[in-house]
Amino acid sequence: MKLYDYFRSSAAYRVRIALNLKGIAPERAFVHLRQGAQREAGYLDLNPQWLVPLVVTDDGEMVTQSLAIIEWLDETHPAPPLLPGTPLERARVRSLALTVACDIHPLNNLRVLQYLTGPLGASDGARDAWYAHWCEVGLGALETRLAREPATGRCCHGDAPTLADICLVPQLANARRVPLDLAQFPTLLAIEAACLALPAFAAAAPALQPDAE
Ligand SMILES: N[C@@H](CCC(=O)N[C@@H](CS)C(=O)NCC(=O)O)C(=O)O
Repeated sequence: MKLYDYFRSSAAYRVRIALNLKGIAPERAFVHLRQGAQREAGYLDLNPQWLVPLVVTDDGEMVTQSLAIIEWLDETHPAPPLLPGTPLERARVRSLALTVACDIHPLNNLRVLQYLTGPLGASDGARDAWYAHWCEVGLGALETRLAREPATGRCCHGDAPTLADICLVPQLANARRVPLDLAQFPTLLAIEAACLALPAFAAAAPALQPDAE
């Protein structure tokens, strides 16, 4: 298996956590997003969406989209499970994960930020305000839910990590790049601390990756 990765990509960070939880160490290729390597012919041929992560399976099949990769991993390597046992529980975990993956992260993606400061002429301050605003709105909703829903445990769903934690922890790392007071999210910070105490999460951190700068 081969993972196309970039240390600062939070979507790739999700996949790194899932791989670590499953005890899988794939071959790695690093796509330097800040230098635009995702738009170069070699990578574009693999993923016309010019995004990481991308996984090439042992059979040479390509899988894009971090949540699709993680669910594929979970189906092919069931232990430990990344989704809970009942349909309703799985819906809760996916709903938490998708709040990050669909409603927060895409608004903060590199190419969106570059479009704001490039063609739309926004200042760096306006770009950071955009980033912080959408993090605050999305993380605020997650804080409200996780603080009041009884299914929350040390992790987003009970005491074992699931897809929801795999999305939350990288998003909090992203949120620290802009001026945003994360103390307003005590439940999220407690879950993050519990997850980062696990080796699978700790080892996936951006600063520990071979391409970290
Ligand atoms: N929905 C995609 C999002 C992937 C994504 O946005 N990747 C970012 C890094 S976190 C990327 O490759 N950005 C390149 C760019 O914006 O040019 C997924 O979950 O895999």
